[in-house]
Amino acid sequence: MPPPADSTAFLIRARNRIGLLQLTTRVFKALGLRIDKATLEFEGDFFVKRFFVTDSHGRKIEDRENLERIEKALREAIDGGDGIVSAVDTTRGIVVRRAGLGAEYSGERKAKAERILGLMDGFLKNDPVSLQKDILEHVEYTVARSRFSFDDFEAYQALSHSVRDRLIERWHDTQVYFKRKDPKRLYFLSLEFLMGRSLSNSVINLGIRDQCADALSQLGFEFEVLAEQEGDAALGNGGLARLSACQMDSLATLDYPAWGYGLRYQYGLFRQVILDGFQHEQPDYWLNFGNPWEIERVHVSYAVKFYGNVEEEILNGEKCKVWIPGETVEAVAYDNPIPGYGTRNTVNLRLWAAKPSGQHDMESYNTGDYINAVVNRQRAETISSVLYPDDRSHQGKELRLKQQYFFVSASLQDIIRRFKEAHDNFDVFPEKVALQLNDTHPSLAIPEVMRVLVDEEHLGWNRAWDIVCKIFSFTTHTVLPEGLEKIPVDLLESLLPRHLQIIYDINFNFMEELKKKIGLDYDRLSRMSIVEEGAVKNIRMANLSIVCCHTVDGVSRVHSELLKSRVFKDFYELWPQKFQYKTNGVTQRRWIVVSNPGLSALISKWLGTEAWIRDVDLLTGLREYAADADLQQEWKMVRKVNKMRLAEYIEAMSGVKVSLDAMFDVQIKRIHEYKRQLLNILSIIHRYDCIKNMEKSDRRKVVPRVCIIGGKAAPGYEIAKKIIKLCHAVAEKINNDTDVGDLLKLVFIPDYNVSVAELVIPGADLSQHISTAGHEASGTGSMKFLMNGCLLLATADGSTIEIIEEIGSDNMFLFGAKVHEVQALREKGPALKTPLQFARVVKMVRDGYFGFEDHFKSLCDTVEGGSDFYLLGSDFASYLEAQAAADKAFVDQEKWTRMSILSTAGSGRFSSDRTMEEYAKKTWGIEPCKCPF
Ligand code: NBG
Repeated sequence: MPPPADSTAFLIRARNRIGLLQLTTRVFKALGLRIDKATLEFEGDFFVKRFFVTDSHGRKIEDRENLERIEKALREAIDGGDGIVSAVDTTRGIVVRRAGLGAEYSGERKAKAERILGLMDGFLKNDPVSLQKDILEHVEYTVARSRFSFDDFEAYQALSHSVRDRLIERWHDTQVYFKRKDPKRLYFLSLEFLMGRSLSNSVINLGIRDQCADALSQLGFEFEVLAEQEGDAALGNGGLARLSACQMDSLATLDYPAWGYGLRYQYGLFRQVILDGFQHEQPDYWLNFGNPWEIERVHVSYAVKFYGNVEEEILNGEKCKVWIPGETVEAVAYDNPIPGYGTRNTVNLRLWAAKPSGQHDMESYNTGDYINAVVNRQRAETISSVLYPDDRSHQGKELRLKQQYFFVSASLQDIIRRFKEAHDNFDVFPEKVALQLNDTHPSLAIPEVMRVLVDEEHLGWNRAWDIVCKIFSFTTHTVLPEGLEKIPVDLLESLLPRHLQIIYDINFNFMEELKKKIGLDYDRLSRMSIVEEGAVKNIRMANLSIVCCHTVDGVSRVHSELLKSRVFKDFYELWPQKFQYKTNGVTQRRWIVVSNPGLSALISKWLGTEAWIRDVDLLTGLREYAADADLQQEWKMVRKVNKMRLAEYIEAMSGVKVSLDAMFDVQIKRIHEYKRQLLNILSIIHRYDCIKNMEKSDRRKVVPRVCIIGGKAAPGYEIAKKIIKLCHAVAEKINNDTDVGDLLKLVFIPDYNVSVAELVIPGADLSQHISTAGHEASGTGSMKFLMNGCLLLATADGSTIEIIEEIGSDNMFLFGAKVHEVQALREKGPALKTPLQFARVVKMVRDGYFGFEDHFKSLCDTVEGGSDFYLLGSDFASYLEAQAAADKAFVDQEKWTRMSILSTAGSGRFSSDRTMEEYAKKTWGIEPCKCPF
């Protein structure tokens, strides 16, 4: 058929690009043009699409300016404006050259490509009908249920697969784009990622939440109900691990060319079950019901080696070391696409699973003991089987060390393979690769890179060392020197003999350099040495990291000060320029948009835009309305609905009915002595005691409270477990006391995890962050509460100090000793002043007022008799004052609501978007690489 004579032909020559037709069509539509006809032909390497277009009146477009405008729009849409368009066709069209099918593309292959294009030219559509079709197809063919009969869980599975298909499209485009652009990439190495659920977060970031909800409702399902079907991916312990997850969201949203690497544990963080008030741990076999969010890459696998010995060889006349390993395990990649919000960029979180290596097959034949050989092979899988559940100490366990090396080795093989695909000279490695060590857990990456560069790539020690010093950066998440990781030399020597040699060599060079600078100050030399001498010889992983990384980051300003003045003082004096800090942040996408849709809509309404979801500083715009009666009214309504949701959950979990008029006072986080849940419980006892001893008429003046505590204790942490038991014992007493009624309730929320946090945080009025000053490196829970308009009752510790700067101390309830006062207070020992009320409540526990006298004795001993290391007694009086101030403010609901609005308005600085931008600019040297839509 001849082309319509009265139309303008636009011609696009490109290599294969799925979706080009759809994209171009959209551009024409957006410009108000009509496509009368489109054709497709092939010319050598290229396919040629011709669009015959008319203007909105059906006329040919001839005006030169107009034509240029259209060309520009096409170029930008197709290329992202990156100048790939190379010529203007004489027939009034543009030529686009794209990578894609190879140069040998011809004949049969051409026909095949044509067929493929014909079959699949376009992205999945997001209108409700298309979504419904996709969901039903997945019901039939993925879940293998009848489309006429499937339940909520099956609908969740089908929906997730439909969403995942869309993630994959974007993921592909992003990876192809990164490959083409070859920017410097960030590789974020972390042994822990607390991702939580993925469905709601994905549909919101993809911008298809409402379409999915519509599609489902017509099929008779409710989006929220399906979202509840999903289990948490809990591949981490606490703050550090959730921070990694928030940062991945920000990296994707800000278009950074980033990859996350971690371990795909089969058992995530244990499930906490409470029996008679005691914590019991149950395994979290989270993969039981499948995981639609991951893609197994059976072909992306690497051999990881352990044990064995090191030999010397002469290669080209030079001595070199050869590691002859004793055991090989296969690392298989599982990819988890992480979508950005408001962008096409979707980055990858690649988690490694251990599988038996093919090499063992020969052994099983040779030994003749086939059954045992197979059983032994399965042992390999134990490497990635279980997450260590202690968030503070990871000392000296062989399996833990194996996990660390396994994930580091596989990740580096992957990274180096990718680098070598595009480059043949390692000198440009630092221009293309930034490796971020999330705490010291991945620090074996340092000797591993040295080993690969020296032993396998034969670069020579000095060149390799020069590269290593440019690529690594390290963030520490701890405050206490005792918390720093050490690896016994014996263990390292048997598991990774060559790495130990390399660490010794690094240390030897470092010590020599140091002696030149500081002389023979043996105390300082031994403090700074990577090798700790003593009864057990250890490798200090933090020292190794500091020596080899170009930047050492803390996670809040005060944390960084403590690192410089105490924990890493010697190193700071040597290399002050290495030490930086980036205050932590959390993602507003998950912590407001996903978890608090009511508040999210309200914020957008009052700001007149949704732009704050990407540009969170816009939240400050709420300040001017903080006293507006209409906003206050709507704000209170949203908060009340959230409280209702939480109250229902509390009743379902604990059987306790709570009043919505009460202040919901929440402390949820890992249970630790330094986080002082015990201080909270003791003050609840005090409140209870006061109510009991009050005249009935005075009780009317008491501000009713629902105290909510939740958190897991590490399985071996006895004191923390006793704190949980005490909480239950006190709750039992208070909640059943009719004298008290709704004035005070105490509930422990079991099995605290990310999805529980998403429910609890939006429903909280007050939240507590009451660590002994100088102990919380940053704290990120406070930021989530702040974003949700929950008021903080807190000590001036970690990031709280910076929160005060943003919202002002009169917008929160502060108490307690300051960081610089703690040491002097501790030194007072038994002479430390504690108020009478404190002695009284501890005595009540000691005397068995809540039962379990013997059990609680050792707990009481931790805060009395001069051993109150965390200063509960000395902070008690000011804590009670802060509590009283909170009560007073709560009575004045107008004031409270204003404070609440101002909290959200001042939370922008605590977005992980800001943190990631700071890291990108100051630590990693990476830039956004936005995949065109
Ligand atoms: C935690 C700190 C927190 C900090 C997070 C994230 C670990 C080991 N450390 O204060 O205790 O907010 O890391 O940096 O989880």
